[in-house]
Amino acid sequence: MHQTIHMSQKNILVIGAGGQIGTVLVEKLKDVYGASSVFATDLKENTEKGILGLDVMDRAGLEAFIEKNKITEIYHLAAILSARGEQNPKWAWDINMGGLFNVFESAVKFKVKKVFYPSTIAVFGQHIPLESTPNHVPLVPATVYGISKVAGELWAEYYFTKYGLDVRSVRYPGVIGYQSLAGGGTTDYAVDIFHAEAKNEVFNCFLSEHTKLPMIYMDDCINATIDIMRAPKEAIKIRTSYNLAGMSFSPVEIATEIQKRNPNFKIEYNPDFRQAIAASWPASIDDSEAKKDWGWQPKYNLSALVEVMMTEVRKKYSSLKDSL
Ligand code: AKB
Repeated sequence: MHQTIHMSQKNILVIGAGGQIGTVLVEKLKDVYGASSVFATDLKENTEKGILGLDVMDRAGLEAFIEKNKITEIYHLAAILSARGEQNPKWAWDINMGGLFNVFESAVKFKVKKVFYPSTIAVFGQHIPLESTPNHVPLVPATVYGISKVAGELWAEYYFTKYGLDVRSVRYPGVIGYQSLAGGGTTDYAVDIFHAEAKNEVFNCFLSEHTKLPMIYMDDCINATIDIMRAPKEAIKIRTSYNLAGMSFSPVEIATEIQKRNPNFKIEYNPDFRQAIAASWPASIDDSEAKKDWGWQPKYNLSALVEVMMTEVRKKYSSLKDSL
């Protein structure tokens, strides 16, 4: 746990605060910097969760928000992910690129000190080793999401070089946490599986049993995000994006780990269009550059992840039952 430090000069804007990662990141940022330093925003206002309504596609609205609240740092998490993007590629491209340009342009205009821009393992595709994929390889993605993130990485480097905008980025693997649901991604099965287990349901997996993908536990993902933003500017040597790894596993491996704790758990495999997306991604990635440059170190392996996820997701459903 970080100690709460109140630093009044820091005003942090989180865009996409209601999403899978945003939900958890906002709480951690409040913990670290104090609640009054964090502005949680999303397309839809949610007063219960303290989320203000802000559409990243509305440039004037974004600029007014940044100016009014004297924003010094932005975490731009809003994006259409891999599976959802394939349903409507042009729309996904417009949102992912339009939102990014609005953030970068407004950040330059109002002299925002730092911007966090998440990239993803979806930037990888053909012509690369799919095991221990290095940071610097040709990026030939198969999805519109991947294409938009490759372009975004290049624009991040461009804004840094041309305008001195301090953009920092990591390539997230599949993120697994109990606090929020995943949505629109290809790695979502690894969150959904715990909800099926807690509800005593047979899990219908949309990937085939041996499709191994890079994954990370939410705590590690949040720590990496905050750590790269807190690192000294000189430590950040890669201005496109850093590979980030936690662990790698396939559906059968995570199911087996769950079955060690619940022998009655059952899984069925019915691969759909997401199988082809997963097959185009690395099975594991090499994150040694992040380790070397800003001290990245994941804490959770598959067994630790399954332990905490089963415990916490089950708690959610039993407290739900209790409240009925
Ligand atoms: C997705 O599956 O699209 C995301 C990602 C790996 O970026 N979780």
